[in-house]
Amino acid sequence: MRIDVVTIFPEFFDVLDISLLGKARQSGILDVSAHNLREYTHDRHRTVDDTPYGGGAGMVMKPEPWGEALDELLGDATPGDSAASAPLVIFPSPAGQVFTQKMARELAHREHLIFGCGRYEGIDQRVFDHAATRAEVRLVSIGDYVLNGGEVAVMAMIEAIGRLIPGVVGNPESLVEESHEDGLLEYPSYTKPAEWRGLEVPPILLSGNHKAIDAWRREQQLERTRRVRPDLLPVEPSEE
Ligand code: 6GU
Repeated sequence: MRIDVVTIFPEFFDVLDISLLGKARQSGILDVSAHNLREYTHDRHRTVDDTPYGGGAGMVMKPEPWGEALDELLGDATPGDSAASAPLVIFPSPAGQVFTQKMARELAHREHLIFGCGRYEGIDQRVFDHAATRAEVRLVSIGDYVLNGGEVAVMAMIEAIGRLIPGVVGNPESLVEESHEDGLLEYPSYTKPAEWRGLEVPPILLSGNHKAIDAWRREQQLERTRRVRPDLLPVEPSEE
């Protein structure tokens, strides 16, 4: 998978060289490049923002550098290219559709993702409108809170998507039994010693009875999800 990120802070993405995703990059499974938006400016100050038409607080990112950056990264793509190889342009934005495990699974099948990180009060609307004439464009949020820019959100999305690409996580089974994969939160895990600081591992896990262990883990998942994230559960029919 190829991932291009356009940002005024390309250094943010240096951390992708370490850990699991770093290995995937070295082996060629994942090809991530961060591009400096200022490289697409032509003035002495490498200006990427200006005051908003209509007034108001803050600055808006100018369309011209974005247009040049996307022209270069999109090449001759057209929105009719609906194959997995057609680039998908994602703008991180608190005004976007919420990123979920389901969306991560879908995006892991794409061959080329382009992330456009906005800063300041946002990007001139015409950048989205123009990009949409060349490629599929989505605004995506990572949750209901506000970040100063899209970089940290894109990092989270790259990690969630990258680990689903075959070969990135060593044991694919470890992807199955985790929070959100089956719609529930994960069950609690324990390792040796069997007793630590007076706290015991639930005896059922030492029983060797795998059917009973599976049932216990399922019950733990349900109990935890009901307590912490009841919104994830299907609505129970009310008793009347
Ligand atoms: Cl994707 N961007 C920004 N700037 N803030 C956010 C976000 C994204 N998702 C939640 N808050």
